[in-house]
Amino acid sequence: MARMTLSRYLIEEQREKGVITADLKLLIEVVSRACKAISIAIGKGGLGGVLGEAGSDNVQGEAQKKLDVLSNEYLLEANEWGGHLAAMASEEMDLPHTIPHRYPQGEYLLLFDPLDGSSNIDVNISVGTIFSVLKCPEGADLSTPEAAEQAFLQPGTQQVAAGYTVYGPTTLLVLTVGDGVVEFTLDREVGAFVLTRSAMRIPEDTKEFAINMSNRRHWEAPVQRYVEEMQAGKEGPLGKDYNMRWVASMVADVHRIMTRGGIFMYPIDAKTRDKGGKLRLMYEANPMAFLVEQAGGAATTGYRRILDLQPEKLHQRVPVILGSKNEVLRVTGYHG
Ligand code: AHM
Ligand code: MG
Repeated sequence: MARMTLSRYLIEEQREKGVITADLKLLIEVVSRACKAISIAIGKGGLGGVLGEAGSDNVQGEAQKKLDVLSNEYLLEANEWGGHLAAMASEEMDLPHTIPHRYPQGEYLLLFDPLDGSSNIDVNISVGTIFSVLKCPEGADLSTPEAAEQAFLQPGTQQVAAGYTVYGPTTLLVLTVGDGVVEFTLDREVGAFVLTRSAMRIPEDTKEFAINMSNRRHWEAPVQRYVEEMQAGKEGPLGKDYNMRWVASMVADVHRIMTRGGIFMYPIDAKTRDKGGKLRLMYEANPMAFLVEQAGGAATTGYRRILDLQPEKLHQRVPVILGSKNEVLRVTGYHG
């Protein structure tokens, strides 16, 4: 049987199932092309002169790596002229990027974290790109980047597509258009993303957790309790031994959970309370929560379903607990 490429998958979602529009199909293809270019740049590493600091800070005050800047540029340039977008927003840009007047304007809004897990770039550990697609509200004011921010402030339930690319031993694209979760692997010789898994499901139970343990003393009581119970193993109240993994690239940690289950937590803690959390709602938590729910998992802040949150700011941060449903419900229950 012929291989199912990303293009063919999208055509079927559009033509046969009517799940996506022609413009959304184009958008996802363009994002995937930019991700291929990012994958190639990452693959060159030190030989391509792309490692190290860019010498600038982003809006969150974090030092940008050369690859953060490059990945952001690839995504902006690829998506600017196709006529499918109304505006774009990125972790690496203070304000939204509106589409220049010389190009037609489309009906979608694209948000991305161009290179997630940047602290791992220089040490050759998996990093990724995360993206989220919303519809631009009718009549939205896009006359200035400042005004355009308002159009993006929609809850995650409004997403029409979300995905991530993992740049690991293989480059994978994991996607949802609200019709389950599918995985494509980049065939480097052909230059095409080819379907390698469909209808991905996260097992409801797990024995694997992911959290940055160095923050332990800063966590709230419910997370303290949950992690203690997991560490108590077979003899403890949960009655089983757990294993721990923490890549420090959300994409890699979430992909492991997509593949074999697990729970990922970057909860609210005393260190990040003032900022609202560590991870960003609109281009990290929301797309991952959409994917995880589409794969049968759950995603909460500990207190509320992530996808229901009404964003107040583009770069808003949020606590994140996601993955295998029964474990996420357990720890969310501990929050009362
Ligand atoms: P980034 O977008 O600046 O790379 O930060 C997000 C990353 C996530 O990928 C990861 O889960 C987390 O930050 C790791 O944080 P820490 O270094 O505190 O463990
Ligand atoms: Mg990130």
